[in-house]
Amino acid sequence: MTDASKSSSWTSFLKSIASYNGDLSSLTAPPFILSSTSLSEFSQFWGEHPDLLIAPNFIGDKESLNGPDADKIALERIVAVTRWFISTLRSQYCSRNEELGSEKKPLNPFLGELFLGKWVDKSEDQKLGETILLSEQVSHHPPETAYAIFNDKNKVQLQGYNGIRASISATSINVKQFGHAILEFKELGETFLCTLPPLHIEGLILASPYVELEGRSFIQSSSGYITVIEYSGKGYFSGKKNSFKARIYKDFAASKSKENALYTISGQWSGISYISKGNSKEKDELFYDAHSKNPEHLVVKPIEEQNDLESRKAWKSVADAIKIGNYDLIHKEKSTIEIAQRELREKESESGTSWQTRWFDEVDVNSSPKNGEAADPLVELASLANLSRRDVVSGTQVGDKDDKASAPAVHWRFIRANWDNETEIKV
Ligand code: 0T9
Repeated sequence: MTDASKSSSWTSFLKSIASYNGDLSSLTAPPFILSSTSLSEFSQFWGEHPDLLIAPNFIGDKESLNGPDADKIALERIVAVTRWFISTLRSQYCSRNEELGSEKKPLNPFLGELFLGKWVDKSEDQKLGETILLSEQVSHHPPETAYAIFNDKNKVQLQGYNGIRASISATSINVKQFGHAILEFKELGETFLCTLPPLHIEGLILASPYVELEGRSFIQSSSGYITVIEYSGKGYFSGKKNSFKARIYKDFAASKSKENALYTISGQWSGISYISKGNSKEKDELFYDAHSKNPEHLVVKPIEEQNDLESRKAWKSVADAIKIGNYDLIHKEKSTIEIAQRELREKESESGTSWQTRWFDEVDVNSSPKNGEAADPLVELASLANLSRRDVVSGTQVGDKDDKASAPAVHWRFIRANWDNETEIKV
């Protein structure tokens, strides 16, 4: 046992987990497990390999999907999108472990909290161009973070949002994700929908928590091709942690039988994976090596230049208190933020107004598009993959038990014009 796991603060924390009420942010965790980073920053993990994110844009062109090689090119593109998706997982789910020694409890973002920055193009030929991240806390209770990552030079845009629902078992915290990501290659006219996998947190008893992915996630292309990714940890198909198997199919109907797989990719998403043709068990060719390629970190402007709504500025005093492990100070600084938030909400309810989100809006994808506007991409992509359009557990199939009829088909969407008209906040 580690020293930390024997500490009374950890055992009382484990007890508080046992009487969990559905809100993870309400758990009072000992200082050593607190992270000084807000959950609103996690959106950056989608973009730490800008080259892989943009790569599909360089496979064929707009005309390719009408030409004789249409199938081949669309297949190559979904392989590239799958490689980018797999490349995001190490940052998303292992970076706290690698940098801080274990998963840590992130700061719970306040409503309207912003986090933004950019990835600069370090390549010689400058074909990539600059990629920008905008992240906004669009709901506090339940916590929901919306984000957009865009590269204007290549007309590539990723947008999405995340929420979680957690439950507790004897030895782990089980988390289902809400939301999805939509990746648009506007130059190519091709769009992809990515769903978010369930996960659980292991290592709680030993006071060194870490994330393991489970279940499945999907990548559906507007070309019809679909990738089905299955996740498992120690003791499943490879016996190794962070394992996955991804199969790429012609379309959703073909995905009913594994025999129909055009490619099979398997290995560890935090390590090495291989790709082979068909539903083969051979490890023909290297697909991705997470350790051969370091994540590219977002460039965020110094705190002195940040707006009060920007995450690192708003949380600075709390983050400083966490760094010195001063529990009373952490509590005091957190309370200051909470009280200010409560007062804001009270003022809003007195004046009959409500908080206005800044760069994102809720869109009912079932309502018919306004004049001249295209339907939301989710409509076509979800139906291609037989996925629910509702705001339910990510990856829920139509008619599943999680496909709650009462859930509206309302999703957070990036309003690009709001960013173009932004005057106060600069990247
Ligand atoms: C979206 C991601 C998400 C957020 C985190 C469950 C979790 C909050 C949500 C799902 C990102 O794209 C991907 C990665 C990690 C997820 C977090 C892991 C985690 O432990 C926290 C929860 C809220 C806790 O902090 C639980 C208590 C803590 C003691 C465990 C260390």
